[in-house]
Amino acid sequence: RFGLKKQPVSAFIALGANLGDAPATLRWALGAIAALTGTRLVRSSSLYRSAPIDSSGPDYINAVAEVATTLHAPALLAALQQIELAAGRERPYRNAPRTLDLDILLYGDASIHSPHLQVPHPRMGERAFVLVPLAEIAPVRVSAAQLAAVQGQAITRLG
Ligand code: A4P
Ligand code: MG
Repeated sequence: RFGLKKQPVSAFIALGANLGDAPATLRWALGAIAALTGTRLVRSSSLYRSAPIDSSGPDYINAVAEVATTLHAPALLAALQQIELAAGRERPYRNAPRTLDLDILLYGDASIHSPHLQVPHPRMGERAFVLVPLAEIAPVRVSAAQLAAVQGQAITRLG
């Protein structure tokens, strides 16, 4: 629908879930991401558990994955939203508990400011549940100062 890029781009995707069997959903989602057209799963972080931030319900399970993809950013977002839907995602209200949330954190070095897509993800720097798994797989992408700024947010690595 959007065509494919010639050279793959390195993109980082945040995975989160706090309804249902969240660890199983995240593992399933990693497989679904790896199966996307023109997309290779480069690496994925451990799973982490943390309390909801600006949200409600049970603890979240989070992870971050790096892909190499020839999908353009809007096509990658559309594909991730298809995976969310397949996992039973409903959107009753903003920041509602969810079976699966897939956010694009980084797409190469791109800055994207469209109504439907902002990259880098505007809230990633405030969130241990993003920065800690991102630092696990891509330490150069996260500064010590960023990690220090979120050290008050408890997060547990599950392995
Ligand atoms: N959108 C814009 N930019 C992006 C992007 N870079 N990646 C738009 C993905 N989507 C992006 O998202 C709403 C709209 O954001 C999309 O239609 C897309 O066009 P959504 O997933 O439908 O709604 P949401 O999840 O309520 O909003 P969002 O922005 O994903 O929420 P946040 O701010 O990411 O917060 N606490 C813990 N411990 N762990 C979590 O994972 N997650 C949230 C969600 C809150 N608290 C959490 C966690
Ligand atoms: Mg989202």
